[in-house]
Amino acid sequence: MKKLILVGRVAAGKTTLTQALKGEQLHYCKTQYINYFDTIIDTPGEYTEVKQLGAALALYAYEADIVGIVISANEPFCVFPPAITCMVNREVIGIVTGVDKPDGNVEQVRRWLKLCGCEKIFEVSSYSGQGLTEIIEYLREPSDAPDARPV
Ligand SMILES: Nc1nc2c(ncn2[C@@H]2O[C@H](COP(=O)(O)OP(=O)(O)OP(=O)(O)O)[C@@H](O)[C@H]2O)c(=O)[nH]1
Ligand SMILES: [Mg+2]
Repeated sequence: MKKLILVGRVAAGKTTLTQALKGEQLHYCKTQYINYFDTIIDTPGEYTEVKQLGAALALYAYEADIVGIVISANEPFCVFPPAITCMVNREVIGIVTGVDKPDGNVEQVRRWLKLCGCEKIFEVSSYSGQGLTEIIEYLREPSDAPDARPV
């Protein structure tokens, strides 16, 4: 499968999404470091939020085929500047997480992701499973089994 790196604020839902895409049972686990061996590279939110760590994300993006900017549906503001996608030479997709949240504003987050430069945007809920199939199919390569999923 294509390798996806997830970037986004603390509590954006990156780890929960990783677990859901892998078909694992959901459990809270604070991300402490970058493990770049798996199909999905999950990053700590601090790398997105702290300027001095941000450059590492651009470097780790080279380990992946696709970069996923993750923003939860109820985030109050966007930490990513406009046109940030040109900072990496990889395809960048947008992922709106937590679309099940009652206080979410999916349309607002879609606008932020478009401003970032994302052309393809997925809407998911790791809790309900909404939108997971679309991402898995997007990552699947022609040589993969039809039911292959990230490991
Ligand atoms: N309602 C709802 N809550 C979610 C969803 N995804 C994640 N959460 C909750 O949001 C919180 C943070 O999720 P994480 O996946 O740990 O967030 P993260 O982006 O990995 O955070 P860091 O590891 O700190 O960078 C947890 O309490 C999750 O249960 C979702 O789809 N719906
Ligand atoms: Mg995490």
